[in-house]
Amino acid sequence: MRHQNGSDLSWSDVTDKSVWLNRRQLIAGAAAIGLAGPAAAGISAVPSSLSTQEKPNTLEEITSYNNFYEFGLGKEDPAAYASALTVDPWSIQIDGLVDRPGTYPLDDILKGVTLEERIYRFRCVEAWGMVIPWIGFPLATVLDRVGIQSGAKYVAFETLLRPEEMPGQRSSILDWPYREGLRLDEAMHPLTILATGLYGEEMPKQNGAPIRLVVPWKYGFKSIKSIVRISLVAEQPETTWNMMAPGEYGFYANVNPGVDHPRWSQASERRIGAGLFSSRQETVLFNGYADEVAGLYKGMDLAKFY
Ligand SMILES: Nc1nc2c(c(=O)[nH]1)N[C@H]1C(S)=C(S)[C@@H](COP(=O)(O)O)O[C@H]1N2
Ligand SMILES: [Mo]
Repeated sequence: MRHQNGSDLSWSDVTDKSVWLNRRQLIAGAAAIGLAGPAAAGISAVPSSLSTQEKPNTLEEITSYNNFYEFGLGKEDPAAYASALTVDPWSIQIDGLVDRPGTYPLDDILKGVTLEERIYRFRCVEAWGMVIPWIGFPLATVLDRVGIQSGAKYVAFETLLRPEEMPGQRSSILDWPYREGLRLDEAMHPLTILATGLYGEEMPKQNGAPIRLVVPWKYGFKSIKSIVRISLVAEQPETTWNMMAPGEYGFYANVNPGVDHPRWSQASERRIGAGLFSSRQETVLFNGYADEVAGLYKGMDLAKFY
């Protein structure tokens, strides 16, 4: 593992022993009661009580209707072109206000992490939604391991910049690399995960292989794909869609039926796969996760901090 200050700490050195123990108990417990997750598939993961009971979209729907502008603007472009992306080797630079900054190989990050299946509702700002059975683990696990310094208030993320493999980056439709950010308390929330797969398999490239963020109570553009850098920072970071059109895409981007996009209503949404003639469904505040996350925004005007 390469480390910025030249030391050769390994990822397990920055892993708290109690965390390891808890994980082992969790895995053993899950196995004992026959909940080994999608064991028949490629990746084993433990089920999570944070999953929705709603029926997931099909693998076909989840992998053929995507937004990943690095591969084009069309919903079918990512499935058509993302196969060119090299996802191994992969490492993530973790820097800024952390005790142990470094460029960590993904394999090292995943060592000792318990992968969970998290079946989440997913809502794009364009007013469509899906239910996706992600495989992942809390972002907080990684942030805790690198040591969050007291001045850190936000977390900034960046996607890979590689125009040779990402044809969309050869045009200036967006200010590359794609960037996103969260307030630190949002980043540390148990619902916020780094996902490395879905449907029990490694992450399809069009969905943001090999590792992407998933923040289920926010519009999909916050859930940045193919992450190569995570920075702990003091100030609210610049984010791609917010820079592009600040009046249309806020930093918070919490799903909210009462705060319309300036060009369309957010009161209802279309469930992908529901069929051409099925009715739209009502948008739910925080995409159905209000019990878990409303407290993060107590006293904030959600129309102002949209
Ligand atoms: N790097 C990157 N991440 C991205 C995007 C993108 O264009 N580039 N699109 C976002 C948007 S608008 C949505 S809705 C989701 C789509 O995720 P999915 O294709 O896995 O459903 O990814 C988000 N993450
Ligand atoms: Mo989106």
